[in-house]
Amino acid sequence: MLNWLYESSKKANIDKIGVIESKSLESIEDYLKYRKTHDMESSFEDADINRRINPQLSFEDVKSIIVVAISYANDYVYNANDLCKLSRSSFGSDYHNVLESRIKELIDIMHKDRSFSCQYSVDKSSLVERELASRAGIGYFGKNTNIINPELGSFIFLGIILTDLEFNKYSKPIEKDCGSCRICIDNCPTKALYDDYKLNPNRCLSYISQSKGDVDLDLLNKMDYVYGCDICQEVCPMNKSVKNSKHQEFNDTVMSISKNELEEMSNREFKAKYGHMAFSWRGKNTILRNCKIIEEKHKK
Ligand code: B12
Repeated sequence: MLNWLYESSKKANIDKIGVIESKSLESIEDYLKYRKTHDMESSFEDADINRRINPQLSFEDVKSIIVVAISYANDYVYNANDLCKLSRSSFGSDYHNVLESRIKELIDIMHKDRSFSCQYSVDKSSLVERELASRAGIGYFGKNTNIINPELGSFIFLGIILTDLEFNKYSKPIEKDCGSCRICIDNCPTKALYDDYKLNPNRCLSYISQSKGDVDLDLLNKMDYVYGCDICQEVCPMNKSVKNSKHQEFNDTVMSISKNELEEMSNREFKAKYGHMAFSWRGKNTILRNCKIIEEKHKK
């Protein structure tokens, strides 16, 4: 049955797939509680810890969880004019749409052989997707907290399918870690990463670049990207010799944006030009705030 899943995923143009029996993620419950009391939770997460660890609260009939991944690795090089860089996760078409369409195709293919019900999501699940991906053998946790696949690296997006299908065999985790390497920790400009495979979102420039309202100006001034941040992945040795993504939707991309352009654009024009890209969800004003800070920094 695992082979059937692998073959179906190949037909749907999905790079990696794994499946686990649905169980509570109770081993991370204490860490989720710790993050709450130590100001390490981000506003992009479901604040209800039960929903974060209990798959049945998302899909009552769940028996198994399928985890999928597609690569968005590329070797595009930013040029000197790209002051206000977009992170690679925002290149090309919005990955939510791209991966969701692959998942829909996978479900259609699987439905030809078996009847089942399911619920899928990309990024938007209450469940901790990276924890599921690690258990399903998609990759292992890096010290930058990203899931690293030994062949594809960490520039991969994750999606999950909760299903009432039961499998006769399940995937196994990849037993690997970063050893003594701490390049990502040393290179994080805001010291958001800790030695023990943990990240503080409130210090992470990716989070800060997406936060509205009151943000710590000292941290904001260390920002190099107007949306997201890739420093901890760019420096990772596991991303050095990986193949470029075969998913064309992430090609032909704008890699940066400028303050002047945004200042001259209405919100509607912004949506019309950039609405298909992942960064646009944050809206023009926050991106413009970031552009101003970065361009000012480069004048000095
Ligand atoms: C909130 C969120 C963020 C927040 C907070 C990130 C965070 N680390 O929590 C912010 C805005 C900072 C963020 C940034 C990014 N994100 Co984000 N984000 C999410 C979201 C919605 C929830 C993450 C979450 O649950 N955090 C909660 C904590 C508990 O999770 P965690 O930090 O990963 O904690 C784990 C590890 O620390 C590990 N751990 C803890 N202790 C120990 C000890 C040992 C020994 C080991 C081995 C492991 C270990 O276990 C913990 C629990 O699993 C997920 C989608 C989802 N629904 O899950 C996407 C997701 C995690 N993000 C993703 C991406 C692509 C990014 C960015 C690369 C985007 C960018 N270019 O800026 C950056 C990467 C920054 C980084 N180094 O993590 C991908 C990750 C893909 C991958 N390969 O791992 C996801 C899965 C979205 C997707 N569907 O593809 N993100």
